Amino acid sequence: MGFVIPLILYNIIITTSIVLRLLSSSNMSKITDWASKDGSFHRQVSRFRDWISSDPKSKFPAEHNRYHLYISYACPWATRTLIVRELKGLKDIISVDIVHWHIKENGWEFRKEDGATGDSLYGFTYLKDLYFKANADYVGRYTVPTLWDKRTETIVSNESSEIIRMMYTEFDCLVAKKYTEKDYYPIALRSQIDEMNDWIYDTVNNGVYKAGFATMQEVYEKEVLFLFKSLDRIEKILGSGKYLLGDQLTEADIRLFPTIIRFDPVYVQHFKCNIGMIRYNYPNINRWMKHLYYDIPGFKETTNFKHIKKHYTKSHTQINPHSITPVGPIPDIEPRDK
Ligand SMILES: N[C@@H](CCC(=O)N[C@@H](CS)C(=O)NCC(=O)O)C(=O)O
Repeated sequence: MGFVIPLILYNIIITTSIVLRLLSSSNMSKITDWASKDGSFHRQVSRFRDWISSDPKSKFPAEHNRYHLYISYACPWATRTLIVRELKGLKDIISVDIVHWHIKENGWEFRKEDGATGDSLYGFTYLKDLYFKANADYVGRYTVPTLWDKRTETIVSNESSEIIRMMYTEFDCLVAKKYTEKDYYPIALRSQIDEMNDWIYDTVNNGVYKAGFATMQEVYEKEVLFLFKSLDRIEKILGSGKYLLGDQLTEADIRLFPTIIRFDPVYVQHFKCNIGMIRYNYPNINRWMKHLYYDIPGFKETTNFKHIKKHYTKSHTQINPHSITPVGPIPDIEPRDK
């Protein structure tokens, strides 16, 4: 009998250590851990890459009330798709649900509070439930925007840069002429838009994340310097034209706006992108941003500063462990004619 108690103790110790190991390894792959071991942030390549088409015989034909967008007001990539949905008159054609601003261990959550809508299609609790409904074996992150097909009950696309391009033209047979006339990706400017998208995506749209999620000093410094070099370049470009490519609003502006509108309220302090502020150091970018926000329907309507500020500051606890949301800057964006 003398060996029974040591044996029980031994078993308890072994079991506890296994549980602790499991807990710590699941901790390491938490959904809210964003940087890799090299201290850099690498954005996942989107997995669902189908296309809606104007061709009625295609796999995903453009139809009234067939597609549904799941978005977050906090997310700059999702906001692009909301902006284009407004600009192209698709509000009555593509329905929308808005996730709650707080991302936790299970990813984006559906909650009917604070301006979030809940999941109006299935009443799911998490965005990930949709990913598994679309593909029970799905492995990857559960990201917004998610473009859902109500007919075949699957995800068409979770890549914002492609969703906005589908919206430019594929639904044209269903909207009024004033919307079909709007071309945000005109053939004559395509190569210039693509070229601009490349460096702006890398150093600005994704650049703020690469600076903010860096877990090594030298990685952060490298990224933040690239970012401000690009902002200086954009400032110069907007000094000689109303928009990034002259006097026509294009995709390049649409893709830049969600990053710039978040810059002073969030990226300056939360992502340490604080070499300058848009309102004090970049007068041309500031004027351009205010023009889009105040003068062009679709930009202000899709900007929700409450979701933006709360999401970043309360979800990224590795950056802001106490989840305190800074009060300033006040106001979130300057008045139109300051
Ligand atoms: N490539 C995607 C990126 C989307 C993306 O990263 N969305 C973020 C929010 S800003 C997300 O949903 N993250 C949740 C996660 O990674 O768990 C796109 O542009 O559509």
